Amino acid sequence: MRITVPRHRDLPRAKTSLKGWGVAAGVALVTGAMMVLAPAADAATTLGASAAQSGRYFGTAVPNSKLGDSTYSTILDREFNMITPENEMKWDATEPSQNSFSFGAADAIVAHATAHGQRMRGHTLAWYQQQPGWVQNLSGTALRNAMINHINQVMAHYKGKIYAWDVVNEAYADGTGGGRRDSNLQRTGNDWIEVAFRTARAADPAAKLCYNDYNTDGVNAKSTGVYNMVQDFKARGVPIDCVGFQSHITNSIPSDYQANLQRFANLGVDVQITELDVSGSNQAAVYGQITQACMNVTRCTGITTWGIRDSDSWRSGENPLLFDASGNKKAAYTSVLNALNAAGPGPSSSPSTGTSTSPSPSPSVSPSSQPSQSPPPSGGCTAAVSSVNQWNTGFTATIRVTAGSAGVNAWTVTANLPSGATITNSWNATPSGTSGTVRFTNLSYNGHIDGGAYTEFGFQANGNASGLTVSCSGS
Ligand code: G2I
Repeated sequence: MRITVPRHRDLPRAKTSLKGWGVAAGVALVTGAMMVLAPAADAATTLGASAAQSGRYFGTAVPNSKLGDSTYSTILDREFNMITPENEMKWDATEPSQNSFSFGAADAIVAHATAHGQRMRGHTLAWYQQQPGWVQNLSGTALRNAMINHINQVMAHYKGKIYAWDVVNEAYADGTGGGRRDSNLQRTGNDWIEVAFRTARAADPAAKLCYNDYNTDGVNAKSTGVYNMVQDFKARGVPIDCVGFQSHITNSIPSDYQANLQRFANLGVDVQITELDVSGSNQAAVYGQITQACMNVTRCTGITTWGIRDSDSWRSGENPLLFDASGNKKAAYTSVLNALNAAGPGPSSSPSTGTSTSPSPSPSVSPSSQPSQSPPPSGGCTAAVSSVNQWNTGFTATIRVTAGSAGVNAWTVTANLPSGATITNSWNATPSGTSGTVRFTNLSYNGHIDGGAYTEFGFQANGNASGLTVSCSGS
């Protein structure tokens, strides 16, 4: 009879229980004549197993093209228990022409992960880069609807197979302002991120939904912009479960790296290091500091390096990864492994299975958090202009539709546009015309509003918003 030895990735599951630790300690005692360092008996010898001891994962970015390289896949399957497709789940790869999907390369990575007991981070659904040409040529409502369809279709295809999705990637600007990055997606209206997250929650309620960005690795204007968004989402019930800190590091990390992770965790989201690579002569120490920072934050649930060997890195010539071009472990590897092994208890609620602790699906609307609004009437709906951004030649307006206590299944907002104002695009509603009296009707996904809850839509127009009025009828 053949005895099957459990593969390394099966071990952490046992080790995360106290019983597992007791057994390991017992073995150490029995065989312990030579074992001077008792903890070393428990120390795992791979990144994935070591991270799993504290209920975390250790992952890497994988391009489909490398899976056939046996040196590469040997390291991948020995060390890593989470995989992020490096490019294969991006919009240009999965929907090269509108509503025509191409999942082959990403499916191959998912199949590899499934066969080797690895989980998947999905990367990424809505990003200003790596958009197919047809998306780059869209704007306004057409782009908004394309984004929603993209999220729905891709998440449906991978439903139940993705631990966490980077729903939105890199939406904040660099520099001191702490504001959004300009992009075609941003120009569809400031609510594009929350629409993406609400759509994602409905599409795969079990997946954790993350916002992911770079240069957010310390407390700075950009990370504070993201922080404010997450805080706002939490306050208004917009579904978000995690924030990814890419951590493409040059030479050193900010002294408040850990404090920054912690402040996000304190908002009630998981934090993850999602694209780690480190250049510079102090590489091993910096890798150790970053790993330690994650271990010190209970809700830091895992670390992903952006590639395996230096020769696999997008940062060509900088040798920023844990394995050299031949696949040998570098000093940085040992730093990471030691920090993982020294970790105390972590987020052990879902250590090494696909179980998600995500809340149940949120509806596409959330209760109003604006006490300044008068209570909605029973039945029907009310409409109000919730924000206007005016510039010299045009404006965008966001309209809030609040259901009466009976809720509505469909709504129409009648907007009286000031003379000279002409709508150029809109989102989350269909307009009947472009000027004068324009009726906006709900789309399929936002017609239903629970009693007292609201949804928002918006439009962009030439001209001046002064004098704009809105009213609502619902059924
Ligand atoms: O730029 C580094 C990362 C920053 N955060 C988001 C990540 O998604 C991003 O990953 C990189 C990939 O590592 C690169 O492999 O994203 C790049 C694109 O923005 C990827 O590069 C692209 C090349 O630009 C394309 O020419 C090439 O066709 O990879 C493509 C596939 O090999």
